[in-house]
Amino acid sequence: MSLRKTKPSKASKKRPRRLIVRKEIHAMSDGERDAFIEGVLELKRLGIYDEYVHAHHHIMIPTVLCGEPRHPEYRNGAHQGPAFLPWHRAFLLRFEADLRKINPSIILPYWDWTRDALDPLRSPIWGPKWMGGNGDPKDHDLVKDGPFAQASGKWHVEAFPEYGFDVPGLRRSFQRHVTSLPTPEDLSRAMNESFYDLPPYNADPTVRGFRNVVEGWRTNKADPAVTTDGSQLHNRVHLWIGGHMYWMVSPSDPVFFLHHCFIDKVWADWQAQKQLDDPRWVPHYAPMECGPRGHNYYDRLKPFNVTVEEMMDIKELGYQYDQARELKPRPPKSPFEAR
Ligand SMILES: [Cu+2]
Repeated sequence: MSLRKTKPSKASKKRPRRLIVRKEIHAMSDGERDAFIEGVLELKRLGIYDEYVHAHHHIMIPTVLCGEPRHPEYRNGAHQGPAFLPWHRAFLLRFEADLRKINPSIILPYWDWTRDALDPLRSPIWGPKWMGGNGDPKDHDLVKDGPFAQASGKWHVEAFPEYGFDVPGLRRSFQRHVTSLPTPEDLSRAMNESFYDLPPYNADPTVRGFRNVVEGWRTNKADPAVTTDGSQLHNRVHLWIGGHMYWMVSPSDPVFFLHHCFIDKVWADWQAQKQLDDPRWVPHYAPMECGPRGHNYYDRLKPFNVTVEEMMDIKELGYQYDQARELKPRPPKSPFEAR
């Protein structure tokens, strides 16, 4: 994996660059879809793809402090804290850059699961030319169709006995852990959060803030507006798909990238809304300092050679999304008004 810095040099900053436009899967042409799938298969063949699986696994287990995760100051560097969004933005950028080395026309697709929440099993994403379908519950939940089935010969996933995956191959188990996908209403709860994150910057259901809500830790244990039990939004999609997506090795399933690309878009939309509502409060990130290690604004996002600060502006990073959310200025709220 190329973990080097891809920040534009001063010279290239001055020139207007053509931005990559990432599209929703329903808006991708067959050719765009096929180029993406071919690129992913090629990264797998080259051994580069598995480095991404490893990097994601690694950041969740002891890496930040010695003696983790038993260390009292231990924090997962990419989840359950403010760095969740910038860490995954950096991860996707590297992945997209590696794909574009294979074919410069490849763009990273995103899957807006709220569009499919009413009838998720019939989403085109599970078609044999996209991600392939559910795993076979009679055969270890193994995916049997599409480009990422073990039988295709192009997508080998190691057995992982630690997780009970005793035979090799990609696994999915739709609807086993949760029966529904997040809805547009669920998403708007996150979009309506005023602050990026709030102390103690963790995964407690009582913590408000855009990051904790969109990551999915704010549940009906603390928020009566949540209508479904258990994990929400980002987490819920991992659980709904199941199989490899249920575990730390979730990028073993390429649907990981389509899911996280949507999460990245949701963050970009929230950032644009905040920019409009409260331009003086830039950068709409917290904490700036004194927060958990690896999660502050100027901290480095291990193992990447970039900081949170450098992940804030997608256009500066060279891309945008096809359908940015419609921006409507929201009236300023009195500090005395109940939420
Ligand atoms: Cu995730």
